[in-house]
Amino acid sequence: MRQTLSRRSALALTGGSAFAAIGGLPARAQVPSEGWSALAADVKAEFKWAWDHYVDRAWGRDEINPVSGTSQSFFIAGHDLGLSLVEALDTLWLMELDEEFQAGVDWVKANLDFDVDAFAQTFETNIRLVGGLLSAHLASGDPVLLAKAKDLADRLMKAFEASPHGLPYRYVNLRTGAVRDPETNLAEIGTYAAEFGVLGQLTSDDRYYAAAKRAMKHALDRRSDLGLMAANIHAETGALTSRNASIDVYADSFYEYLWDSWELFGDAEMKGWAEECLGAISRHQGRRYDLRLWYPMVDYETGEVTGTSQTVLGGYLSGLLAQAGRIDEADLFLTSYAELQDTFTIIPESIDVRTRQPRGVRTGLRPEFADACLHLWLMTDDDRYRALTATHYRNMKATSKAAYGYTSLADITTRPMTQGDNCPGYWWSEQMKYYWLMFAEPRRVDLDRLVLSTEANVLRGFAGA
Ligand code: IFL
Repeated sequence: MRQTLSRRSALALTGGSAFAAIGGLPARAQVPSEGWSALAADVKAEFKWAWDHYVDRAWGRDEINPVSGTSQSFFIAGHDLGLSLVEALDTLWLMELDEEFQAGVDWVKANLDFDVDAFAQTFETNIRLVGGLLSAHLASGDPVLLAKAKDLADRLMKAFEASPHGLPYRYVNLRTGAVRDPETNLAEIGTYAAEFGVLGQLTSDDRYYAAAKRAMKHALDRRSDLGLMAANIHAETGALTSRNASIDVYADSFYEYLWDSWELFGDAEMKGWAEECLGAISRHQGRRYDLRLWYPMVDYETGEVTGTSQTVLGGYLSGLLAQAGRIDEADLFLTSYAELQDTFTIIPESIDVRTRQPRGVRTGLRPEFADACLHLWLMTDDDRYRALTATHYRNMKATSKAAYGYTSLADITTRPMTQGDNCPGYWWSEQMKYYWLMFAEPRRVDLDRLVLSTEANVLRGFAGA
């Protein structure tokens, strides 16, 4: 049985909460009839099945289109960087699919070259490729993977260095270091500390973490009296370019990386900022609509609601609140999403919090609900979170499984749901890993030490490491 004492003991320090449950989650977990280990075996079999199709149809390409069996680039049109393969590596390792892991590593060594005269999105390149290479290095100890991660991070550093404020531009040319798109946001300036900090530790070079933290501090220094940050910022002028405080896309992983910097590096200043930000978010953004808890967008100085949409991506906040010991609030926010899962089977990409109705029909094969369940389960050992995740997995399998893998959905309102034709890279790194970690008794990771990046790359916790 998992040892939860170390995480749980952190809870004792955080005290109670003003958040009362609305009774949305089942009081008792429904253990799957086949048992957790059979469910884990099923997840592994599905991952291997999808991997074999990727090898067959899209080897080295960024993403497979699993309905047509075609593939597509993600970062640079017409020039692929093996995105899905890199994203899959540490999941393959955890699932003990060692031949597949080694084939992926061999491809990286033989083919992955970042000396490309083209622009790549700084944020996505970091969380997906730098993070993927680092976690594969931490898993296997292979020094070539670390060298590749360092080479890529050095190229991304140009995006920080071009700004007088150290705020990374949204795009950087991987060969020349030219930058473009200074109009950026909290997520894209503040999601580097975890990967850059680990890279800095492994290479004994403080520059990476210092650059990541400097960019975050610039935004933190511009918090309002309410303690909220506006989500949009200009890399050249350093000025805020909107008044909207958001927990959602454009801000989300900024908050995760404040906490992760504490967990990974013991950075108490980052922990203090995380707690202040979460406190301000809780006080000034958390709102009840028909008793359900949501965090709509608000004016960062007045706290007045400026937008009533919430995306499925916002579910990460439940997991982060749990990590920071705010269990009641985390559970209540998860309940809002669990109700959407019950109602729509697949949680809509975005809803209006006033009506809980979808704002569109497409969905992106999203992992955040399972991410939040994992963190709540790790903190509480309550199997209700595993049961909700089992439903998430089964619903995904019933709706997104296509001829050559798992796909995003084009319309969740039709019956059957209408499939799209794309498997996002994060599917290989995120939800399949969350399912595995929760259903299996994974031998290659110590769950009490586990730290995952926003892309679910394992940055700490491999067994024996
Ligand atoms: O790339 C994923 C990552 O979790 C993130 N944003 C969204 C993606 C998944 O929905 O930070």
